[in-house]
Amino acid sequence: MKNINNNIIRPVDITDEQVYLKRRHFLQLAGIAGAGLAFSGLPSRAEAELKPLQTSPSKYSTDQTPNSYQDISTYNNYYEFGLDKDDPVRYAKSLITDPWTVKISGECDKPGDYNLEDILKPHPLEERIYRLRCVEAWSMVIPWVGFPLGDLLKRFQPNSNANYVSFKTLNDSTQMPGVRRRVLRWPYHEGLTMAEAMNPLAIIAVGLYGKTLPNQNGAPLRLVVPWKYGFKSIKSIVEISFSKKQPDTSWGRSAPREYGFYANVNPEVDHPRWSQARERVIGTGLFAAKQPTLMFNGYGDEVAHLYSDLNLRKNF
Ligand SMILES: Nc1nc2c(c(=O)[nH]1)N[C@H]1C(S)=C(S)[C@@H](COP(=O)(O)O)O[C@H]1N2
Ligand SMILES: [Mo]
Repeated sequence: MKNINNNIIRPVDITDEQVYLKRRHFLQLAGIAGAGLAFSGLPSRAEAELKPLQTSPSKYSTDQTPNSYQDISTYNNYYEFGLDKDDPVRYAKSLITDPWTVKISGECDKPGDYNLEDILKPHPLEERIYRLRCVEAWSMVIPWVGFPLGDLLKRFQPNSNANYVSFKTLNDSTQMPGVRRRVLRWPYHEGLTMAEAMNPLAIIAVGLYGKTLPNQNGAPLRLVVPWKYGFKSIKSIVEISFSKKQPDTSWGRSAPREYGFYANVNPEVDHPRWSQARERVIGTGLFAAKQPTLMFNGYGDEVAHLYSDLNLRKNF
């Protein structure tokens, strides 16, 4: 039977992200910064607790259309809550993100325990639409809310021995059922060179789609390094430490031949067990063609200079 109501858009058809994109467009036209009320429909109780954030658009955003809120918040890697993509959305509700403390340690003049409010207070929030390329050869586009990592690190006054910065995730088996299984070295830890950390593309994200982060995406604060494979973008950070020597990483310790320290997105250097030349774009359907992966995930203009002296095949 022919549907005579073809042209009528029913409210039930309007997804969160369509409303969001329209509103965002409207706000940009009107010159208003901040896309607070991004959601319609009936969010789950956990989502209802997320708070709207004031943001301004970033010049570093890609012009690609973001994945849906549904994709971004239900297809996750967060091994502290299980190995399957839908484990984080099911189990991360047990993560307690308030109060939250971040310990600053190592080669810097202002170490100490800082509560979340003190960490975030001085930093104006931007919306940055970034491509995320997972090492498992899939990708998404995500409208993060955050601020430059370098602006945060400078406040702790790293000293002349600080060549690297490393990060740790919370490690609490009462909140994170996944850490009882020793699939990785807990706490999840990651690191960057100081030059990488100070690059303006590296951000601390505290939200997505205009609201605070859902737990499964790394609440209350996580790293986002868009030119590297997703595993570098560590979630739910409780410690930041400056060091002279290159730090260990959880993935590097568990499989050193597969997960290097640099982990720059590179279509020419394959993972030992699969190609990195193409990626499946989440949200385009199971039978959609894979898309070619771009060097540095498309961010070469901003970051290629960091690696001019480095053999990227050796330093994968
Ligand atoms: N603490 C922690 N951080 C983590 C992970 C993890 O398992 N634990 N997974 C990483 C991987 S492999 C990816 S691809 C991204 C996924 O981020 P998203 O779920 O917000 O898309 O988070 C990264 N950060
Ligand atoms: Mo990943």
